[in-house]
Amino acid sequence: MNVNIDKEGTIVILTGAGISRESGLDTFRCKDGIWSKVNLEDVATPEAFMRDPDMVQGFYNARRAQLTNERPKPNPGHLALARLEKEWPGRVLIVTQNIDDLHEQASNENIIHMHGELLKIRCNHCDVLLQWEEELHTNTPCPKCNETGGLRPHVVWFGEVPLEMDTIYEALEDADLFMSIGTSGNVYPAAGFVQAVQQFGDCHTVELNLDPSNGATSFAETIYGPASEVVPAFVDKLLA
Ligand code: BJW
Repeated sequence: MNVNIDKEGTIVILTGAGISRESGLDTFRCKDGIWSKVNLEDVATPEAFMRDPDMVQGFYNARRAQLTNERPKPNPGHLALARLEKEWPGRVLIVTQNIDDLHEQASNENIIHMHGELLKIRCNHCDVLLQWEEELHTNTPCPKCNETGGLRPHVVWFGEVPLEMDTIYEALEDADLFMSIGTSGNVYPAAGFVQAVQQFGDCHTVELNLDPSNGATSFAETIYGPASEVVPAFVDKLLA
């Protein structure tokens, strides 16, 4: 680490699909990633859901079943971030683009899922938000309002506004250290956080990734390698 961070300081950590890869979950844009197997326009837009809800529900049913059947476990990268939240004297906030529950399983408590959560669904008719581990179908009635056709995965598709943006930008304004882990920097607004923190004030920025992201040159420090190795090593240095 090139700079000293105030031990009372605020740390904001952006995570992406790369941190969960060593737990057995696919990334999106790696060679064998999700978008190499399915068109994002067919499954990750509100228009796709209107056009072919069965296809979109099927895509998320399969990914939900992976979480509930295979029960992927947090890897040393997730566990190191949990240790950081527990032992760092200041505030630690995880802003994850991931819809899996691996940060929760690792015991982080301060987490924002800006792109939603796969094990939750919501109803477009009555707005109820529910924990959901089963398959979801177009004709599944809402357990609250009993209407069919309104239930959808609680995820953020292209063209929709990510969740809790006010809280995220408030934390970025306070941040003394911004870490970006396992994200390719292709998707906004997350890809713009590194510039935002630097505009807000004096914040050290570090990218930990398998290889340089689209925004790599915006970071003050870059460390490349698998998350299960580089994240624990960086956390050890921070807590030393
Ligand atoms: C490892 C590793 C290992 C591998 N260890 N690392 C033109 C310009 C600018 C913006 C736009 C534009 N046109 C449209 C937009 C906006 C649009 C956008 O960004 N589009 C781009 C494609 C250009 N964004 C939106 O629409 C967003 N909404 C929005 O902007 O609303 C307006 C608004 C914002 C704020 C305030 C007010 C209004 C919504 C974006 C929704 C994204 N949804 C998805 C799918 C839903 C969830 C799901 O199904 O899972 O979210 S897309 C997909 O990409 C998913 C991810 O969260 C997201 C990011 O992917 P991520 O995590 O970076 O994964 P990869 O695969 O790309 O990268 C993995 C990385 O890991 C790689 O770098 C590897 O090297 C690395 N890695 N193994 C460490 N072992």
